[in-house]
Amino acid sequence: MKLPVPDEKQFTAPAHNERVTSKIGLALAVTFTTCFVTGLISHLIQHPPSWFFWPSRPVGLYRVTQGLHVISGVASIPLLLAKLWSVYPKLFGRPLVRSLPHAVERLSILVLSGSAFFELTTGLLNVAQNYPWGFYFPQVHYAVAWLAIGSILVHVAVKLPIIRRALTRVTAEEEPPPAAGLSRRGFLLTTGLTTGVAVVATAGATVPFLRGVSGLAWKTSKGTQNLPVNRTAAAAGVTQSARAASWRLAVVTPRGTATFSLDELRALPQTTAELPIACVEGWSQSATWRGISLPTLLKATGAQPGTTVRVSSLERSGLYGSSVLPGEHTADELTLLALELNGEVLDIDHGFPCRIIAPNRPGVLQTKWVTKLEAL
Ligand SMILES: Nc1nc2c(c(=O)[nH]1)N[C@H]1C(S)=C(S)[C@@H](COP(=O)(O)O)O[C@H]1N2
Ligand SMILES: [Mo]
Repeated sequence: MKLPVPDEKQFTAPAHNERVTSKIGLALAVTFTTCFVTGLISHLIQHPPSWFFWPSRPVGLYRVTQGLHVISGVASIPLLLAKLWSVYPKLFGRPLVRSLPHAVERLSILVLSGSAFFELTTGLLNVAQNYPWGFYFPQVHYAVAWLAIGSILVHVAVKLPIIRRALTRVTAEEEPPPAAGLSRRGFLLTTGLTTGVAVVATAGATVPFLRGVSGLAWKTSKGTQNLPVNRTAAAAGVTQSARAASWRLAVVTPRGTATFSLDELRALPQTTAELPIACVEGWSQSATWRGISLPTLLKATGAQPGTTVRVSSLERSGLYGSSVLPGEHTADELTLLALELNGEVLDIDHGFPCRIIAPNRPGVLQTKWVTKLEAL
C-alpha cells in the first residue's frame, strides 16, 4: 500500500503565511539574541578569560541580566513553536532539494531547530530542577548556544529578501479567501498571549511584584531567614564541621597564614549591606547581610585589597565548594564575609559560620561555609 504524501499546497490555514512567519521570527530574533548575550555574560563571569572585566557595581546588575536570560528564554519557547507551526508545510515542499544553496539552507534549518529546541528545553529543565546534570549542563548549554546563534545568523541572512518583502508589503491586496481555522491576526494574538503568560509565570522568581502570580517562582517561597536555600548543609555534608568548636577561618597571604575563630571575626569591624542572591537559575532575592568587608579583612592580615582571593568551603564533594574573587570585588567595601543575615546569626543552610556575599555576582559564586581565603 502506498500512503499519499501531502503536498505543501494542501496546507491552507491562514497562519501558514510568510508575513506571520516573519513577524514571529522578528520577535524570536529579539528574545533569542537577548538570551544569547545575557547567557554569554553569565558564562564569562563564571569562567573569566584574562581580557574579561566585570564590575562590582551596580550591585544588582547580574540580577537583571540573568533574570532577562531566563525570561527571554522562556518567551522563546511559545514563539519557536508558533514559528515552526507556521512553516511546517514547507517540509512537504517538493522537490526535496532544488539546488546546492537550497540544500545548505534546509540543513541550516535542521541545525537551527535542533539546537534552539535543545537550548530551550535544557534551560527550562535547569530552572525547574536545580542542576540535574552537574557540570555537563552549563558546558553543553554554552556550546550549543553558539550553534544556535550561528545557524540563526545564516538563516536570517538567507531569508532577508523574504523577511523584507513580508514585513513591508501592504496587507490589503493579499487578504486571503476566508479559510477554516484561526485567522492570521488570531494566530498572532494567541502566540503573543501565550508568550505573555509564560513570561509572567516565570518572571516572579526575580521581579518582586509578580511573585504572587508566578507559578514557576516557587523557589522564592522556601528557605530559612526569609531567603530561598539552594543547597542545604545536610546535602553538602557540612552539618557537623560547620558547627564544630574547632572551626577556624584561615587567611593565607604572602605574609603567612592567619587564623580566626568565630568570636575573633565578630570582634572585627562589621559592615551591613543590602545585596541580592541572584541564582543562575533565574530566581533572585535581596537580603540584609552583615559581616567583615573583604578590604577590612585583607588589611587585618597584611594583604592588599584588590588582590585576587580564592575562597574554599568546608564542602568537599560538590561542584561549588570554591570560588575566586577578582580584585575588583576584594577592593569593594560591599564584598562581605557575612556572619549575619536579616538581623540574625547566619542559618546553617545559608552558610554558618560564614559565607561570601559580594555585589553583582552569580549566586553560584557566593560560597557558603567558608573555611579558607587565599590571596593569589
Ligand atoms: N559551598 C557551597 N556554596 C554555595 C552553593 C553550594 O552548593 N555549595 N550553592 C551556591 C548557589 S548556586 C547559590 S544560588 C547560593 C544560594 O545561597 P542560599 O542557599 O543562601 O540562598 O549559594 C551558593 N553557595
Ligand atoms: Mo544558584
